[in-house]
Amino acid sequence: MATFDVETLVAGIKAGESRAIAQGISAIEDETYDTDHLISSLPPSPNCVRIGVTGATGVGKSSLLARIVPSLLERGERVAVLAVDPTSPLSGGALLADRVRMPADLGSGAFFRSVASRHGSGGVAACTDDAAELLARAGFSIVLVETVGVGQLDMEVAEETDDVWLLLSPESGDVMQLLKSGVLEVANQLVIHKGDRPGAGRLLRLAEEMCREQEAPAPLMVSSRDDAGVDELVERLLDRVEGIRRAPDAGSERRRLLRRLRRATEKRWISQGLDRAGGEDSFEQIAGEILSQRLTIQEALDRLAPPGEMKFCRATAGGSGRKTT
Ligand SMILES: Nc1nc2c(ncn2[C@@H]2O[C@H](COP(=O)(O)OP(=O)(O)OP(=O)(O)O)[C@@H](O)[C@H]2O)c(=O)[nH]1
Ligand SMILES: [Mg+2]
Repeated sequence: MATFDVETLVAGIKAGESRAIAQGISAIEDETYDTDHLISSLPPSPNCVRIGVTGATGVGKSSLLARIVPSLLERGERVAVLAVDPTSPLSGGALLADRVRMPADLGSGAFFRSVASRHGSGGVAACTDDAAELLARAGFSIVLVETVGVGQLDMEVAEETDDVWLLLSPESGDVMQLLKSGVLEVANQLVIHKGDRPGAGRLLRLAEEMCREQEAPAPLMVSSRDDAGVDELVERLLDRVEGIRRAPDAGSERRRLLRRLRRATEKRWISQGLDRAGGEDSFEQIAGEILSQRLTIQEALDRLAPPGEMKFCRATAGGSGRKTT
């Protein structure tokens, strides 16, 4: 299955070689190697802090990250950015279109990688948590996860990160509605972005009021275009990172582990279930029988996945809600 020698790959990742790290993430993304084996061959990294950066498409997540990464590097952090990109429904690959890309060189020591959102939901890709775990174990001290930004409430990134920063801009639509919807329960920090645009000041005052009411940290206002507020944001981010390092939330590591475990189990169940059902040939044959009305869909289902056999597969969905501050 693997097209490379895992020992060499692991050695390259441990040595911090960007090419090996990128190859490791590709292996996770394309499932060309036993992900768990790859990850567990690397030493755990309890000091790595994962920050989710979320917000609607075009709010300026990539632009802001491009501004803050160099400052984080200057402060001695090793930084990786994992950006989730929308998947083309035709090719299955990442749809880049005319989105602002991260500059190729974010600064010495930074690593940037985009992963396709396929099979994922809530703004993250199916492999984001594994990819972030690999980056943590590769020695990055901060992993920034930029969500795909399909909607403002795609907050699943909260399940995979230690802190979530939600960006809003004057173009963000009905922000009042959003802030009342409980989003501040999930987002740890609100950032009013595009502070140079008309309406940003008004939005900031509204956000300040809501944050006060909901006892959330005061919002920050920044502009990536003219750099206003970026230094203050970097300071707040580093404070948060330090706080998380000093008092790590044991629950968040447990949630991440549960999530990875649940996903690995589901994957195995699906593949075993499909094997048991007889694979693609069996589906083709049964579809023919349904079309010729010799079988109903329910009967087909009972044949493909007999209820008795599936009893043990009733997974408990779960794990949500967080916020430690
Ligand atoms: N006026 C203004 N425009 C900005 C600012 N930051 C980014 N933009 C513009 O906003 C647009 C979207 O920026 P991106 O950084 O790609 O936004 P994004 O949230 O990463 O977008 P997706 O990844 O597609 O969800 C671009 O045209 C940027 O030039 C800012 O501070 N002020
Ligand atoms: Mg972006």
